[in-house]
Amino acid sequence: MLNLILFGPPGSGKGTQSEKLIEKYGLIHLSTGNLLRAEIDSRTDLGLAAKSFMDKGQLVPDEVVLGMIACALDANVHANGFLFDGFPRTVAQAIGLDNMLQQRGTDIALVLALEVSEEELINRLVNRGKTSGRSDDNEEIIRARIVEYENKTAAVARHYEKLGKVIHLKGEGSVDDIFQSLCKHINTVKVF
Ligand code: B4P
Repeated sequence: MLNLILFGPPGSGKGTQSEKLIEKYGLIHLSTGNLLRAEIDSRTDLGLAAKSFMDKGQLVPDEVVLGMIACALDANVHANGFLFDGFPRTVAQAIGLDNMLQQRGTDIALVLALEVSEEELINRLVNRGKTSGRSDDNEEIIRARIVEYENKTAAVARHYEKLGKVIHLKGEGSVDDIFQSLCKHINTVKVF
């Protein structure tokens, strides 16, 4: 199994690169942002609860997100591997994920961390907000999301750095150049 985490602040291009990576490597895409938005669209209790956090730019509680991931892992027992996009976002989520994978006899191969300046992040998400219809893509909420990232999510990279699993990559430039750079590192761990 090839399990990868695509890591980075909001707007760093995780969703964009994930689409290309799952196609190339045949992985199951697990985006907690997408899973939560699907719950909101279906008006489930979970979605309604999550929306109140997301609309403020805050993280959804760990137990909610970990529950969704556990279900997704169980629904895909024969997968070649998983690409975790936007998850884990707290150290508690990271420890939860490590335990879930260990119970299933596998682990994280690599954490690919995209680095983008704050100015560029805000520009990208404000631009996306013009067409995305996403209530969290406006400047005030984007800034709150970046603060939440710095306070709670940046520590996830340090958790995996201690395990020697993190690669830091420039997330600015063309989408294709960033993709090639990601592939170069993934190919060093992928068993062909
Ligand atoms: P997410 O849905 O995960 O999304 P994101 O952080 O906004 O963006 P991403 O990095 O994927 O950027 P994208 O490729 O789209 O999170 C939304 C919310 O859900 C969170 O704030 C939180 O409330 C909640 N949530 C999700 N997961 C959670 C968890 N695990 N725990 C708790 N809460 C959770 O790119 C952004 C824009 O940049 C796009 O317009 C794209 O076209 C553009 N772009 C991409 N690459 C580019 C490039 N190279 N150059 C120029 N533009 C580029």
